[in-house]
Amino acid sequence: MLFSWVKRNSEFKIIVPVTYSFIYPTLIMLKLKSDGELIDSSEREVVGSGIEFFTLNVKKKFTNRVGGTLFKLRLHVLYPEEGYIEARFSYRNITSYLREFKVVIGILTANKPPQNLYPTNFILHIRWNKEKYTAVQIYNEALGSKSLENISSEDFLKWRYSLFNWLIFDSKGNIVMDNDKYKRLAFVAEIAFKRLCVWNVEYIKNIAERYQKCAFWAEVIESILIIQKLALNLILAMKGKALESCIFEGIEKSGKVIGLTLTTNEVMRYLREIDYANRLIKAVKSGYEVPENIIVWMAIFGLKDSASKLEETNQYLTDIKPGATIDYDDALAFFDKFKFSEIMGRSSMRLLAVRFSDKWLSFKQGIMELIPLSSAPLIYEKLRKLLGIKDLFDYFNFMINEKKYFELWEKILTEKALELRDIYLSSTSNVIVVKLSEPEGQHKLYLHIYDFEGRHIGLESHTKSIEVEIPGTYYFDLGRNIIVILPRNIKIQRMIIDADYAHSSFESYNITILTVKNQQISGIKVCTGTIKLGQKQEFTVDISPEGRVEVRKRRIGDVNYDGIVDYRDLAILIANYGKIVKGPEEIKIDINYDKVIDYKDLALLIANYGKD
Ligand SMILES: [Ca+2]
Ligand SMILES: [Ca+2]
Repeated sequence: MLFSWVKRNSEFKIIVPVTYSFIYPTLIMLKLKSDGELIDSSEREVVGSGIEFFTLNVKKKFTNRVGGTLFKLRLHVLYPEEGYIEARFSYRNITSYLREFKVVIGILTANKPPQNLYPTNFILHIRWNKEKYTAVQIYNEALGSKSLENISSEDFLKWRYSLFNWLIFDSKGNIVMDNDKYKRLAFVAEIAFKRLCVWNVEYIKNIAERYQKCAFWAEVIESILIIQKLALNLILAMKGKALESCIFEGIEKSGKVIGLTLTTNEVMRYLREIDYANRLIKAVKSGYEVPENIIVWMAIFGLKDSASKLEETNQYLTDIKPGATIDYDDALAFFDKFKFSEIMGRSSMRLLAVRFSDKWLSFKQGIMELIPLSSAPLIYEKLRKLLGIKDLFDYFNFMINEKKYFELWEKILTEKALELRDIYLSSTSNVIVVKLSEPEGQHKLYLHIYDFEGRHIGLESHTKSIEVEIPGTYYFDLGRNIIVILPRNIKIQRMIIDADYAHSSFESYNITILTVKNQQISGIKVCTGTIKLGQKQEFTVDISPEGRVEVRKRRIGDVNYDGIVDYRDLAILIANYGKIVKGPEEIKIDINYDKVIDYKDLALLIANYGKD
């Protein structure tokens, strides 16, 4: 099973359903590659019609790089008629790439956080109404993996979005508290994330091509056989459910949203929404007098509409990557077009499938009564009556289920986002919050915090990844704001502003430290400052039992905390020279925080000697 987010250096599996229909035993083979390197492959000989589930394993070595990693899945079909040579004819040319998808490989930036909510290092900035927000992807470790057999779409979505969801901050680094705004931003963040991983440019191009190809074959007179084959595959695909979500969510999207009873009124409302009557009139006007053809033309128009809409869709959100800034309206425009194309495309395919199935006669009977009608109101009036025909109702039901699925997805995703926010908020009712903010456009200063046991929170200089050694702690990097949230009982030994990765020669910052007791702010301290490129500034932070905060800048080299760097400090350093840092006393003397007291610390002390 695969999620689009994977923890660095972990293994994962992809389950790929393949629907098939072959007269002779045929070999199907799947190959998964990344960066040109084969990761895993699987093959099986099949005959007749059915679905096979292939499992591909991705080993640790393919998940050691943080960021969006591209994977390519290729399907090979070897036909016996051709002596197991890969097929080359155009209509059989399924020997091509199946899917290209991205998996975000990331790290968790917390250490045993309350409620097991882990922030990941995957963030997106969202521009909306001239404001900027930041969405942080959150992983709920407590939920972990789950058996997904026989789970309904609804239960699956609930589990999925309780496991992964979004925490939304405003530009000041505060959690967005307006529920409606929060839900909309979480929704847009998820759209962008899916666009990065699943609904990528290649994928959308691929579906558009598929729809176009189907429309083309449906137009060709000799295409009956091909359509029959397609249709059969399609019916199977619908039984086995949608391939794409299956690959990415590890479960098939049910063709039917469980627990929903559709009424005739709902069906009618939807048919009006998609302008069904005018599509029918257009098909009739296209001059084909044979009713079968008119129905096929309805499908062809639907497929063509979807394909062109998908091409438009592909113009949006083309540059999503971890840390990207996206536009709220663009994301919604993308999703609306994508949703429309999917519903229209899939139901048009379904229409082609019906054309060659045993449901055809009763279906045709109904449609035949619509064809002579020439105005939309008349068509809708008649349609309402015709919905009594089971096969016709089933068909429209299918269309609406596609739409309902998207609605259900949005509903569950956003409800779970709010739930997650509230769990997070309740987990921060007794904490110390340290926030480092930089002005817009400037970057990037880092924040380090050490406690008296020498445990560190911040960017680790060798691995360039976030280290969170203090249990119960969250670390959020929101771009302009870095926020560290510590349990109320942690004693901060020192806090460091680090300008090693600054861009300008001087950068300014703002530090806010506040204590929260039973959800109330019990103390707050704000400091502003400037720092030179490559320098570090050190502070001591004292927090009284009531939560009052005292912050003092500390001279580098002042190992005895008396405000001056002099012979007393030198004496202490020399007395401890060569020691490995173990306890709170040695931490004070380890000036460059590398856990050993040596010549490097001595050099820093001497450089600051005599300063106060
Ligand atoms: Ca001193
Ligand atoms: Ca040292």
